[in-house]
Amino acid sequence: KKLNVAIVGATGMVGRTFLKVLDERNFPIENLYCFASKKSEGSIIKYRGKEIIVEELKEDSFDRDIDIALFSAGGETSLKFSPIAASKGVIVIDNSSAFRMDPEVPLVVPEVNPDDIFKHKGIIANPNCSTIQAMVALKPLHEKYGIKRIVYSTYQAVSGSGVKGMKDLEEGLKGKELNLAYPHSIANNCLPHIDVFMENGYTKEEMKMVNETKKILGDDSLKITATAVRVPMFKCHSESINVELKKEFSIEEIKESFEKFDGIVLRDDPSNNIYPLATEAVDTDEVYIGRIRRDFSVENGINIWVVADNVRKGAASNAVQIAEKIAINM
Ligand code: 11C
Repeated sequence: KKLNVAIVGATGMVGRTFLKVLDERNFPIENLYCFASKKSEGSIIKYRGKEIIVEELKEDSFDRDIDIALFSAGGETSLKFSPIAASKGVIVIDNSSAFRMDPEVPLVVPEVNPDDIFKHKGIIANPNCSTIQAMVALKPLHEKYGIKRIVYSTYQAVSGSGVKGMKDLEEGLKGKELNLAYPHSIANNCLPHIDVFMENGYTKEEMKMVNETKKILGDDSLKITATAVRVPMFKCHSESINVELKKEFSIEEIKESFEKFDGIVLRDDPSNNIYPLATEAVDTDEVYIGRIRRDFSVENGINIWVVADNVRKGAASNAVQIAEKIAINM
């Protein structure tokens, strides 16, 4: 069945990527509606040869036949408009952090916890980008060996901060410090600071990784710590993930599990200089895993390097993949 789809935040970086991914993945669309803030009202978005006029998002925007709305217009817009849309029978897939930890709202990575999609009460949350790629990597390990503890260290691209982050790096590389998104120059720097600092000394990004991981893997007993770092890269987040497993494993077995898992591309042949690279992951929907090696400092420890396109798998594509699962059942 073809569906009526709305994009909220259609002119933003993730919004535009929603459109690209819907087109590429041939999502069954009957009517497409694009919403944004007043300043983008009237602008034109092209989709499959059709011109769609961007409408200002208003309380009555969902008073029409819309099946699914993909939201990426910031937390405040989601907090206000997602419940309105849901009350009118629209299934909302929300890319903001507004509802992620709400126990009534499923938080979904389709390769990891697809069944949670159908527990929704109108809103489904798309996880944070750095969490999504980690979940795809960790699910096969958790399933087979049980995870005891995780140490995340991230190397995150500036596209995670939207257009402002991209401009900061672009201009910074030319010697002009704009600091639109960051308090320091991102050119020639690594900033151990993503989102705001919290009372416990961690950043909000780090705590998102901790809390969202527990919810998606459905295991509150997991011990997790994280350091999230912004690096001077335009696209793709890279992550070093150190994991302590409950059971014994062999590296060969783990490589096989990764190879078999939907959405993972194994790139692990160090003798030929093969490992995950942003230049390969960019503009794709897969999660690339390599540098798989034993952590000899603990029992049953393993280190992996995980790369994915943060705007695609980390945001737009994950949301569209959730929508695809809903579409099949409509
Ligand atoms: C970043 N992870 O790279 C952030 C962007 O909660 O959806 C996404 C923030 C979020 O800066």
